[in-house]
Amino acid sequence: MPMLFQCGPRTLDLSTVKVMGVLNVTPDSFSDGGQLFSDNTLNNSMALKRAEQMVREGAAIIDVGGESTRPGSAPVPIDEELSRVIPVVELIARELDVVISVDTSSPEVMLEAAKVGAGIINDVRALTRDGALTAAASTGLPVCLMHMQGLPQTMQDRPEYDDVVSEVANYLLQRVSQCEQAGIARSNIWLDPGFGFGKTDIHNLQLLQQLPQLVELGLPVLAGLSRKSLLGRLLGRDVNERLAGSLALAMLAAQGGAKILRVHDVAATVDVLKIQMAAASA
Ligand code: 8Y7
Repeated sequence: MPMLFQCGPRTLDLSTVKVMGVLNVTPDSFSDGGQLFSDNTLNNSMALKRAEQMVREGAAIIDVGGESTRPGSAPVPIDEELSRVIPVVELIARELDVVISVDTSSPEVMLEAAKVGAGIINDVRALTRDGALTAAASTGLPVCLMHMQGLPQTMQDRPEYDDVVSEVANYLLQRVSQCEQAGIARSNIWLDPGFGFGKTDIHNLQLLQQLPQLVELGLPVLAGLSRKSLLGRLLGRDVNERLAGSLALAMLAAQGGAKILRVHDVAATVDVLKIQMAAASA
C-alpha cells in the first residue's frame, strides 16, 4: 500500500524504507566537514556532484544542512546559513530528480528553501525557534521533528532521564500538538528520537531497542545513527572507520520500524535495506 507524502515538487512513498543522504554545506561538520569547501568558500558544483552520486546510489532524499549541530558547535549567522543552503537547494532541485530536505531551525531558511524547491523541513529543534512553527506551516511541506535534550553547545555534558523512551515520546507528542495548532497536518509530520542529541550510550541504545514504541505513535520515524560518536565509544573507532557499525545500526533501526534512515554512506545502506526487506518479507 503506497504511503505518499507531497514534498514540494516531488512525491515520496514511505511504504518501503528510504535512505536520506547527508549533504553538509558546513565547513565544520564532524564527519565530513569542509569537504565541499575550498579557501573557506562553498563549492556549489561539488555539492551538486556529491548529491548526484548519492542519488545514483539510491538516496530518495538529500538532506542539505548549513549549520553544524555537532556537540559544542556554535550557532551560524542567518545570512551565512542562507547563503550556504539556498543556492545548493535550488541547484539540486533544478538538476536532480530527488526530494530535498532542508536541515534548519531558522524560519527564514525554511521559507526561502521552500520557494526554491525544498520538499521537507528537517529541524533538530522540532520547530521551537521563534517563528518556526508559523514558517513551516506556511510552506505546507512535511516536517521532521527531532528530540534534543539541551543545546548543541552543552547537550552531551550530563544527559539525564528517568525513562528516556517515554520522555522522548511525550516531548514529540507535545510538539506534534503544537504543530497541529499552527496548522501543520498530522499526516505531514515525521518523528525522530534524535540519537546523540543529549543522550548517553545507554539512552541511545534504549531508544533504538524500543524504537517500535515510537513507531506505534503512527507517524513515520526517521533514525540518524550514521557515524555517530556512540559508535566511536562502542567500537573505539575514529569517525571515518565507522561504516560497519553504522550499517549494523541501520539494520536494527529498519528492523525496529524506522521509515527513513539518515546516512552518509548511501550505497552500503541501500544494500543493507535490500537484505532487511527480503528477510522481513520472506
Ligand atoms: C540528525 C539530524 C543530524 C538526526 C535528524 C550528525 C541534522 C549530526 N543528526 N537530523 N541532523 N536526525 N532528523 O551526526 O539524527 O549527522 S547532524
